[in-house]
Amino acid sequence: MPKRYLITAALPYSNNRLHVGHIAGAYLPADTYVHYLRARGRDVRFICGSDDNGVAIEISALKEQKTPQEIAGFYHDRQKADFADLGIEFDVYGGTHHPDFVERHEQLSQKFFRRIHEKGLFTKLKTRQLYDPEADRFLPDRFVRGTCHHCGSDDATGDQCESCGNMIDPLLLKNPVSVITDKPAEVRETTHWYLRLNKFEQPLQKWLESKQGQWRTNVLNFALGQIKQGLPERSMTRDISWGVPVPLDDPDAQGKVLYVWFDAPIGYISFTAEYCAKQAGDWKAYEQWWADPDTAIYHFIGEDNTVFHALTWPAMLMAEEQYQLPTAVIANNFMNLRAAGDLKKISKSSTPADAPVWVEEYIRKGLDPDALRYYLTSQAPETARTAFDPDEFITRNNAELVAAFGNFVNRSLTFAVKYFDGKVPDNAAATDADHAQVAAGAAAFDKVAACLDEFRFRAGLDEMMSFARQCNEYFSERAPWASRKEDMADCAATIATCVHSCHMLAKLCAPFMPRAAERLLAMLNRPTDDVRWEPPPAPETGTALGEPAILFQKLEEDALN
Ligand code: B3M
Ligand code: ZN
Repeated sequence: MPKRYLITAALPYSNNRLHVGHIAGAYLPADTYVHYLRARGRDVRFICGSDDNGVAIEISALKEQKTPQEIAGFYHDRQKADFADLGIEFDVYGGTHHPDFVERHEQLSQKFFRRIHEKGLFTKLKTRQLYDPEADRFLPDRFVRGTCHHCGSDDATGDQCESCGNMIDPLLLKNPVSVITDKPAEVRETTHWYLRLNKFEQPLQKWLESKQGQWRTNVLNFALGQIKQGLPERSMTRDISWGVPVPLDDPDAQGKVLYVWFDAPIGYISFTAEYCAKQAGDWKAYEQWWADPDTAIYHFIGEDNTVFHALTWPAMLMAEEQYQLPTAVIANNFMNLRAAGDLKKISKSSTPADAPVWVEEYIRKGLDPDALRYYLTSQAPETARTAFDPDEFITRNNAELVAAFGNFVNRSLTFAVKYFDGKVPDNAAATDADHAQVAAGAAAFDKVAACLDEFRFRAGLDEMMSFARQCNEYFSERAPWASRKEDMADCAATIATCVHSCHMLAKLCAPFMPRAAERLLAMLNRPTDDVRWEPPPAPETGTALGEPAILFQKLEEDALN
């Protein structure tokens, strides 16, 4: 077992609001896993922050007539608030150009670059690049769009195709157009530093093959497939002014910055270092997390980030040689939106600004963050793309969270208040059915754990829910409303078992729905951090319970409108 766990979630570009696809793709599974590990008593740090550098931010700044710094700061704060609203709790939320982090981030990124440079693993190349003569600037990455040279889709930008996920060679892009002026791009000469990825084909392949059976096959197949095609040299510098300056004493490096995909993953490290500086007054303690083989490192990402986390970043780490390679890269697919029967991509340009798929809008409606967490995990795009369907969201909330889970809790605890003075009844007369119910709860801990250990969050949630349903059925079958009149000892044993089951449910649901777990624990008069991952002992007879309350709100059909 690893001594420590470092969990990262992809750094969102700080130029947009977060939507449910982002949350389902990276942040929610990562947060669920972190809650689970903590409940198991593991030593965990959860690292995230905003990706503030690069072309995406510059383009937004141009469009919104602000400085990149203003854009990054503005969205950083909003995204951070979104995460907090959803109960996603990072140990550190940094930002690659955030005032509190930028200094350390630049220093570590530049050191990283220099080390690779010193080893001769960059090729300095005079190349031809797309240029916008009207704007008088080069057009790296997303500054240019056109038709994909792999799949023919019009969804390609100069760095990646949105449709097929392949990296783009901008010079092969068909009909390249500047996103600044909408004019056709032309080609000019410039100099850049290319990472010699081909040198890492064999070590990467060996490393990836050693992960067979542990990583999701979609990630492995994709990465191995790319190696088979051959890894091209990738330019790690850019002709823009926003970012980390290229740290070379070379006139050709003047005015250039590191490619955002070079410095962004280093953000995971630099944010850890800043965290260590603040927590322990010793920023160097980050090495204990990043350079020690006893630390397990997990990267949670969306599907479009796979190439970078499973190939480029590990190659950078191999080249740099000081840090550990990731233990696993957990990638999820996209989540689309089902609206009036049609599947649509969620995006700033096509999704209405007030749609509840934007986290801010969902929260503004006063809806329960845990209901969203529940639905998103139940639809987690773990092996294929899925869709957010507002009608299905309401149905699942009402039929599952409210009618099964919440109903059981409510029936049990109001019964205890009404007939047992709000105290845990005596379970001395427990029957086989009661013992079986407790045993099923204990087994649920193992079943859910087996899923979460393999990053199968959807299946884990199903196991948790199937126990909740079983609780509800147990209540109906044991019919305490009838035994209350004929056999009070039997009724007491039933309700004691129900209280015990509620406690199990609180712990079982805590990684998925941390605040619902806290609400339930409060109703049981237990501390809100009573979430250790182990079946709780039977509650002591006579212990006072808390106030029963509605655990999950029933939603009207138009609740998301
Ligand atoms: N910012 C891509 C994205 O938001 C990128 C992730 C960086 S992780 C190091 O899709
Ligand atoms: Zn394509």
